[in-house]
Amino acid sequence: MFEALGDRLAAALKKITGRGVLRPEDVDAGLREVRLALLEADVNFRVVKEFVERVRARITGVEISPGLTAPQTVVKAVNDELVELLGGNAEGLRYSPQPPTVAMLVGLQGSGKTTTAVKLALLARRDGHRPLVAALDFRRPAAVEQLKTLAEREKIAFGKGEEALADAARLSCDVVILDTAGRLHVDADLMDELKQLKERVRVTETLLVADSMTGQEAVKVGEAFGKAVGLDGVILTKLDGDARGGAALSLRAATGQVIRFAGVGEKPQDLEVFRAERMASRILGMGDVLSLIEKAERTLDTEKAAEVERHLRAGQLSFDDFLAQIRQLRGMGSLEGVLEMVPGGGALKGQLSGADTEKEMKRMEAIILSMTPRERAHPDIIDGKRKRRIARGSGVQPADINRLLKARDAMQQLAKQFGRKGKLAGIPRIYGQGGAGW
Ligand SMILES: Nc1nc2c(ncn2[C@@H]2O[C@H](COP(=O)(O)OP(=O)(O)O)[C@@H](O)[C@H]2O)c(=O)[nH]1
Ligand SMILES: [Mg+2]
Repeated sequence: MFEALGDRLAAALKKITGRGVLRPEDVDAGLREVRLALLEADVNFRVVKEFVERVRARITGVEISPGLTAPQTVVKAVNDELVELLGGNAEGLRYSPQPPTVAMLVGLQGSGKTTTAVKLALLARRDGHRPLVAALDFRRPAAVEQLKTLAEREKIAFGKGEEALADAARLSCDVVILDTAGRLHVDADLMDELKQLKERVRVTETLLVADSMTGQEAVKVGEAFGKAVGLDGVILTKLDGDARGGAALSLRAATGQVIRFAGVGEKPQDLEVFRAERMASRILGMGDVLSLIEKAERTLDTEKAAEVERHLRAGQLSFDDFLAQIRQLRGMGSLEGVLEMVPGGGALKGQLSGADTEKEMKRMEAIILSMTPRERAHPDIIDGKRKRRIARGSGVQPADINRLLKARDAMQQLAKQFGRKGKLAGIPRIYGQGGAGW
């Protein structure tokens, strides 16, 4: 997302070479790019106008701080203003002092309510609560089934209709997430239905689920739901996609709604508490190492990671280690999602087409699983004959085996280069180098 803004800014800022005080013409040139990029990202034009003026006020006549270049000074001003516009950091779910906590999700059809209901339930579970998800979308039986299936897969309690609250009490679940009906457009009947539901059920919070890909449409939706039903915040979904991203900026600025969570993938663990700093640095394409670390910590088996690292440093990376790395990467969600958060990852992402990467990872996995334990531990013994056997076993060509062997060498090589850095810094790069040549 927002790639346009990061790239445009970088290009515009390269031209700024001034020292001392920023020259007005450089400020103008930089701000022109900011304005165009935001409009292209489908940000509401009034929001853009105000944003640009505020950045201008920040940087006009400002001395370039020692240690910063002129472009960095502009980037910093844009970043600070973005953080302010995005509205600071959100907290997680607000748990009611008198359980159950009831979070009601509302939004248009396809915005991601059902998926997000399960994501929120998992988040509540990580916070030490016992969640239940409840289907209230009766018009579409398939919608009830969808929620039930997702909940079962994650072993989350499931209920139907308002009786779900009684189910929750019986099952001693203290958090109930209501997945309500959606429509393709804002619709008076739906609003009435939701309003009435809210009158009957003691709702702790009402959260709008909004698709970030819909740009300014999300602003209209936010206004309509806010007026009719009342909102305590917004969950922006599909921020992993190539959303033009205007929604994040516009929603906050134009409707005053607080963005509370960000959906960053289709998997149930792909939900983050919204952080303005992170969003701002993503917008600017400066990478988002914090998010990556948090996500990685949730997924990584740290002991295994330490072992892999020991082997890497000793120059003895086995294919068992390699397999563990691949699986960890996949556990973090899509590879694209991971790459987007790494500085420079955006460029790498462009070289990899999504579906193929997944396929390649699966193929690598299949090859490694066709090796004997000894071959995995001592890749050096894999000769031509063994290659042919492994290729037959995993249904690939011997050339594919060679590529995997090379990827391992590259990973080993990189590990040496990054030897002194933390393991997290190494992992995505290692994959990037080892995998991009596939
Ligand atoms: N990539 C991505 N897809 C999402 C995200 N949230 C939801 N989706 C997808 O959007 C589609 C619609 O989601 P769903 O939960 O059924 O929407 P609902 O009609 O509002 O309940 C599904 O294919 C989801 O997998 C997200 O954060 N990222
Ligand atoms: Mg649904």
